[in-house]
Amino acid sequence: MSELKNDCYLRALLKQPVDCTPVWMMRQAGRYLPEYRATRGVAGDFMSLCKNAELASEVTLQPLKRFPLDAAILFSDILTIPDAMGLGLYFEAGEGPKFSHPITCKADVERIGIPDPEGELQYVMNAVRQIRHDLQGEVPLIGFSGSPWTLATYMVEGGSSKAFTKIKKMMYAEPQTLHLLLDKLADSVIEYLNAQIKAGAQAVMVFDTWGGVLTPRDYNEFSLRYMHKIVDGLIRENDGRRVPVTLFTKNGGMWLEQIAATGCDAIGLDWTIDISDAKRRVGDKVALQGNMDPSVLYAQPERIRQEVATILEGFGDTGTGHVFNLGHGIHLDVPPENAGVFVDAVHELSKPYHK
Ligand code: 1CP
Repeated sequence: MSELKNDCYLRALLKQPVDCTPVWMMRQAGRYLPEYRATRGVAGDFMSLCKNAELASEVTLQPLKRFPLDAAILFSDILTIPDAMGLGLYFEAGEGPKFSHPITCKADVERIGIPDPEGELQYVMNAVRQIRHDLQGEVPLIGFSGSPWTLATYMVEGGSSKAFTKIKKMMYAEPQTLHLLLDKLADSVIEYLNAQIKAGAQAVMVFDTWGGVLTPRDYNEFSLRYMHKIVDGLIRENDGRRVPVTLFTKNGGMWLEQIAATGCDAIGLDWTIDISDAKRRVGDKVALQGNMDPSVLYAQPERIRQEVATILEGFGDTGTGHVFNLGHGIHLDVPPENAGVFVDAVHELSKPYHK
């Protein structure tokens, strides 16, 4: 495999010196880019795009052609695992993901198996291999998965949710059923991420988008515990380099100390916490990723630059251990030029912090 030309992202995650703060954007490949919409049109629909290694690689690289981003992220989705478990993933126009066979009872959980990453999920590994080939060592490739809790919300609710009543009913009325499901999901995620690493992913990230809807007790028992199991089960070194793992719980700012204690390398932050407070609380234990509100990208260039400067100042002058990002995915109606202003501002304004 070719040498990495820009390893700034990996270095910052391991708290090693860098020349400027690395930056990437959650959902950097996607509908805000006209070229993404065109390629998705060629593929026909979203899942066909994920299953075509050449086209998945093409959309992964599209944002890197526009902006000097410091990392690429695999183009795929967190719902590939439940789909491979036989739940029948489909997308209804304007309504987001849905499952035709959601989990409703203990027998449903007992029926599902651990998907084979080089079997039902081989299309994901093929995309990883294709992207690594096409990247030609420019920047590292991030692999990812959903957290067991977040995957379980979609599997039990049957799709997206606002109140999470079905999964919370299972959590309080039948906790053993939910634990059985979460344990199978944790084992599946471990195999899936390790296969991504073997296929060429140089860092991995776990998206716990819905962990923040839980009480602190339930977060520990139903979400963090299973992410901890995942961190313990991951390959941490490959091809002579450490493979850093980032855990991101949206709305998880209250639990940074517990998240850091899992042994992860970095914590992803949304925008509801001040990065200076986060830094004070985790110290040198982990690196931090984040944390600009994605809606700032609707503003004028000067306002975007000002917010970048504030966050850099908040992280402070220890220089390393910060990967700049949005606190959640980029909105689909953001003008692409504004994303360019953001990426350039991070590189330019962070230089004084890295002398
Ligand atoms: O083209 C389309 O219309 C499909 C939209 C889309 C896209 C572009 C979906 C459906 N998934 C994706 C890609 C995707 N999903 C990536 C690609 C890499 C990148 O960041 O560039 C990633 C990392 C994800 C992860 C993902 N999917 C998460 C976790 C991160 C997050 O945003 O919180 C979640 C919760 C999903 C579920 C999902 N898949 C798709 C949608 C619209 C959703 C969200 C539904 C909801 O809000 O409940």
